[in-house]
Amino acid sequence: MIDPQDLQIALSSCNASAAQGGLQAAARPEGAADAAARPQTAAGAEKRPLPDLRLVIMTNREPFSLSSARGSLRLKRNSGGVVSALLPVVETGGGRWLAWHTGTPEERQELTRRVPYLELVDVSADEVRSYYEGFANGALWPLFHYALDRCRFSNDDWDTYVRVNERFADQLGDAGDALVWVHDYQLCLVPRLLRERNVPLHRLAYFHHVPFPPPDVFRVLPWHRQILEGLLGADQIGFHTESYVINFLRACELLPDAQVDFQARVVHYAGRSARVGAFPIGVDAPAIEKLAQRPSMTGEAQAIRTALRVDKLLLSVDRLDYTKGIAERFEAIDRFFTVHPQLKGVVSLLQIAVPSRTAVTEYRRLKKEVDELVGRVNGKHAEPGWQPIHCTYRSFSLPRLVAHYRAADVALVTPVRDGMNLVAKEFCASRVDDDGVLILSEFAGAAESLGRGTLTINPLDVRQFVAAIERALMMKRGERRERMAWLRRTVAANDISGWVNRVVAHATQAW
Ligand code: ADQ
Repeated sequence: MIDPQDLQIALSSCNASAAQGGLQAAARPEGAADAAARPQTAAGAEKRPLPDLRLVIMTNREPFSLSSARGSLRLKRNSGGVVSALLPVVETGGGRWLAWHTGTPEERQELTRRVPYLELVDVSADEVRSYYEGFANGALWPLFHYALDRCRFSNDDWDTYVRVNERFADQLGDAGDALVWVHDYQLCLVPRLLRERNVPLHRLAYFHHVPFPPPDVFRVLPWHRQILEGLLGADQIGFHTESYVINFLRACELLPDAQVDFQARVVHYAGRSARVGAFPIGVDAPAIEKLAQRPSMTGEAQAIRTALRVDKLLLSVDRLDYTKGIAERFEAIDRFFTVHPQLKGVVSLLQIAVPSRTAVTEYRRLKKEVDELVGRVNGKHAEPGWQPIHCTYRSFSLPRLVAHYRAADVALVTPVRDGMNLVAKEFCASRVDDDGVLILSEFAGAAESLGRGTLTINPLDVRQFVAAIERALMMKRGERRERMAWLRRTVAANDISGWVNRVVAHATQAW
């Protein structure tokens, strides 16, 4: 039983009285004892200067959008580390960026006038429904996240997916001496299509931002061979983790004529060879640290805590997606307060969820489910002036997110499946005070590199989940600092610019 008073002491002082053995042992992660050891910079921390090259980026989403303000159109750079990291390389190297466009012809004209290197691929509203909402997000997204029961396969959607991928490939034209870098599961067919069209280019890379499941799961997709053949048109195929690399190599054995060299990480197929590698993505750690160190930040963080009227703040930040484990997390909170009624009024969870893919039925249903669950847990445990879960469905600016990361005592990053999960890394980069505890799902790609500094859990094991929250809340300040300092160093050593450099250097290397 945790005494609320012990909790206060444990969280606010170096001389904290720790919880007794049972609790501490329950969720102790492997390797925790040497969490202070040197950071693992598995992918190599050193920053190489970018090779002198032209980069052509192909993404589903456009890096800029237009918003109207006071009668005029304003150019807005879309958020996200990948966009911020790649734009300077494209701009300075005389590169190009191809992405879909669903706006009006006037918007298209205005966008390409203001951003000359942006080339927009027209996708109609019907095609968005079929290619993006239907095939990419209704079939491939659940498949790649091992959620077979959520997959919706449709021949018509597949046909539209092929058509839109062809349009991307047709629009590229001559890429000359450029490295062409295709991103993510919406464009899996593009590499092969570019080869079929004999598009002149220097090298062709593809990066997969989501997990890659084992072959038994992947082969359920009726078009799995075409997806593999599509990807194998690339010279380099990148994933976030070693386990996705292995899953992909094993999946390639489903192609009767493919030769898979597990040692060299190379797949020979249809007269070409593709190198496969793990390149764990990072966040813009220097920018986040700078924001976190702003003098106003301590006050902003305190204001967040005061507004929530809570002593100990648990925080989760996610796109509203069934892969993020939001419902499972609320179940754990329900159980936590059932086991620890004495902590009512002391601890709360703030869930920040940004709505996404709202045109997809599955996602609209999820919002309703989450609302109902919050209502049920709060209805069961709330007391006057306090509630266990605060849930807000809003998008925050990066400075505001960083203020929340600074405000939290414990971050719960507990997806049921996630390619990497950038929130885990953003939280660590924000903790310039070397404090705070990260509870991380073993099913997030981030667990492969950050696991040693976190409390790693299976989010479906509610007892283990609750034990991890207990342990996080009772952890001594010394241990928190050791872990967080290690996590911060690890995140800083593998930041977003290092990721770009490593992928580009590997893709352009002679072999
Ligand atoms: P996502 O599934 O979108 O990315 P994640 O990596 O967590 O997941 O990135 C989410 C981003 O959105 C973070 O940068 C976060 O700060 C931001 N965000 C979340 N909630 C927000 C809010 N309320 N307001 C503002 N911003 C918010 C996919 C894969 C991941 C992989 C990335 C990058 O699913 O596994 O890590 O691509 O490769």
